[in-house]
Amino acid sequence: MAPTSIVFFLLLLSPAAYAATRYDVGGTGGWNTGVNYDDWAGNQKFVVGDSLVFNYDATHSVEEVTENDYKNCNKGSPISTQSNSPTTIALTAVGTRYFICARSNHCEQGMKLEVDVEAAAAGGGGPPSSTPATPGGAPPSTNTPAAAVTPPPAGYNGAASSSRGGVVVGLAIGLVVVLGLRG
Ligand SMILES: [Cu+2]
Repeated sequence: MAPTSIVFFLLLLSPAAYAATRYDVGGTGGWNTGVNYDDWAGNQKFVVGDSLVFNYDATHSVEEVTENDYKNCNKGSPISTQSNSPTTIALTAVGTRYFICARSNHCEQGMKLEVDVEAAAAGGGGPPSSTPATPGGAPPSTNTPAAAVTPPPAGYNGAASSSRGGVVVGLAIGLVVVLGLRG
């Protein structure tokens, strides 16, 4: 019972630790003009449980918008608006989310971010399933111990030599007995 619950605890723990990543949007460039967010986002893998952190100055804002508003830089009907940096956005579900800056014409200048959020279970389940795959590779390692059966021959030789020793001792004793009888 106890070992089983420990295993369950570890299984629950590892995906959680794997998923919880905080991404500083734009890296060192932050949330600003002159940063290519397509390139930045393309180098990340976002999963449910991760979060985005927008770092910016007072000349910018963070607006979550629909896909259509993202494409057209329409700032008129945001899903949410934030203007107090840093802004943290939790990625709580699978899907694509869109963010733009609503100040000036920054969105038109490329200050817009599309984030594809994948299932944490798939990402977290990946490593565990690949781990079982390794146990599948366990048979080879079992073969290795079989190869390690090479040592037993060494032990066998040892046993053989010791039994040989026994024979020698036996012969010596027999010789002594024979000699003793003769004497
Ligand atoms: Cu801006």
